Amino acid sequence: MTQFDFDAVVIGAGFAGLYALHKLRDEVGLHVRLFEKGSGVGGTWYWNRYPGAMSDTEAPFYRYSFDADLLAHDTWDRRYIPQADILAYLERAAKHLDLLRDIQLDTEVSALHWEERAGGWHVITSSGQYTARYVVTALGLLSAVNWPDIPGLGSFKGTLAHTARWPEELKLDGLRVGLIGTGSTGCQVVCAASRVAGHLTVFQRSPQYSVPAGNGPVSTEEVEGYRARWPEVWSQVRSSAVGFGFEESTVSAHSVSAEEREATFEAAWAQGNGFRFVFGTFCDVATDGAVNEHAADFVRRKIAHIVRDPDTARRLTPHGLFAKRPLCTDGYFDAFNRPNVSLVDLRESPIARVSEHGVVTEDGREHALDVLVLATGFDAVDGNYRRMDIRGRSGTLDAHWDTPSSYLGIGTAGFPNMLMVSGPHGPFANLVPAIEVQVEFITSLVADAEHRRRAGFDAVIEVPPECEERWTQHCHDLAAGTLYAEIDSWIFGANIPGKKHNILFYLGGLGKYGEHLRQEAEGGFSGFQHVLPKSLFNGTTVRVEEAEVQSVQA
Ligand code: FAD
Ligand code: NA7
Repeated sequence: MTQFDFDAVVIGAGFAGLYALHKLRDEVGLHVRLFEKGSGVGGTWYWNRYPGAMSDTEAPFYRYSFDADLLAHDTWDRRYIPQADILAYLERAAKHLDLLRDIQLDTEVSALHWEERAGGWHVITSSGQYTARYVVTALGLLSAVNWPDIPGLGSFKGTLAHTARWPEELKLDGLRVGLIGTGSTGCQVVCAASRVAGHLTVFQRSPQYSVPAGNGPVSTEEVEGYRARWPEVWSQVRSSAVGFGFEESTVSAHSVSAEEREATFEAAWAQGNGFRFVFGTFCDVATDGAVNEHAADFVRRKIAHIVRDPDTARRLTPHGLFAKRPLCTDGYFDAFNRPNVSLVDLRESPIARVSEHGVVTEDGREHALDVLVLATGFDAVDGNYRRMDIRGRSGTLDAHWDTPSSYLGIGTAGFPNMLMVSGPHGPFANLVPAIEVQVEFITSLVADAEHRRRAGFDAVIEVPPECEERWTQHCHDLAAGTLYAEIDSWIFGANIPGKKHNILFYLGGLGKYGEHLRQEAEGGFSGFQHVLPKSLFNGTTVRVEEAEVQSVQA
């Protein structure tokens, strides 16, 4: 029997990788090594240290649910958690679960090669090569940085910083700051930077439907209230569609009067939170064009009311569908009333180039800057996979994924024993609970395979192509029923030049997704068949049914 350096290698030390290490090591009893290219744990929250960085999932629901000690002892005093506190939380969790001894930081995995004879993976890292039976890729779905291809970017003599690679020492106080990008990240930067920068110039390509977050203090009674009913809270989160801790609306906006509709949007605006505004108001904001337009029109009227300069208000006003990932930021539109903030509309005058001194737009203006901030987002979901050389049974993952596909967001055909967390076509939801259900499923799957293996049956886990095709088609069908499909955003990989517009998520909701996983587990993981490596079966790959397992064991 082949000896591996590790039973399992986990890649990535964010919420997903830390939990996977804990489950596989402490529950299944595997010898696990986690590789992380950063110099600390935390993933997203290690890298994204820009001013204003915080979750837009409310504090009670942006944490692990599985550990009673963490739930009992961690606290929060505002409705949303700032980046530094989420990072500190993950550092504490890693320590509490005694994970650090199996984590190798500053180690980038550059390649994964399937070794057919061994029935495992050859893992090539920046600090050595290893073998492992299983690989869990917890690479992050919003992690591969999108560096825009803007002429002259390298010639800028000031400080250039991407928000997802923010140098901690970089402060914006009193400086002339330029910001490219007005997504969720850019909006957070606008609010924080406008308070301290000497001048902030916002280069906007697409205006945003931003609603207030409703951040503010939270009483200890409220926190205690959650502590008293965690099981109920998590059960609601996991059975809901978006997993954000509120009940999604089941009411169609068509079934209420115009006054009621307006009052519902007004109440949601006052309460805050982007997901709540879209999914908590009416059940058809994301699926019905007329309802979506009512929601969009409501936000447009808010912009006109908040922004004092009519021309700035006009340029800040979006006109298309309200169908990107919902976002929320307190005081985003108000920031443009400040004398130290100006808006450059790139639809009127695109960026021509970056010069030594700043950004030059096509109208010939040079916007002089000390700091240029890129809030240009990520090559979402498959981005980090494509940055590695991953070779399966019969070719590269890059070639297999002309457009990304998977079974349940977890397995992909031809890449045995490679289990993805937040792979393509995983749930579009609050991510910590989504990650937890995936890691828990992977743990059961691996435990089941190990059980067979320890009984003398050395098979590998592999997704049959027909399961992958069926799930991928299901994800496409679900997406086609929403308005998200009609516009370009990272949900479809459409923010990256040259990347094909292709749904990257399962849009059926976290609750339904959990049901799919449960059915799969209850059905004995029939979509993750156990296949003998060629070395064990006369050079032929065969699927092994339960009866054959028993005869091999006998
Ligand atoms: P990550 O936290 O991205 O961790 C992946 C890790 O893998 C990284 O540390 C990376 O360095 C490492 N890695 C990748 N490739 C390699 C390699 N080849 N070798 C070694 N290491 C590698 N989601 C929400 O649900 N709610 C929110 O409010 C929310 N806010 C967000 C705010 C920001 C600014 C961003 C960027 C994302 C936000 N997200 C939010 C999404 C967030 O990414 C997830 O919630 C969650 O943190 C993802 O955890 P993860 O472990 O899957 O991935
Ligand atoms: P997003 O949502 O992808 O936003 C990126 C922004 O950057 C968006 O406004 C883009 O404009 C803009 N962009 C990207 N490239 C360019 C170039 N070349 N020139 C000008 N403007 C550009 O990323 P975020 O980081 O804000 O958010 C991603 C998720 O991470 C978010 O939902 C949270 O969950 C955390 P565009 O819209 O493409 O016209």
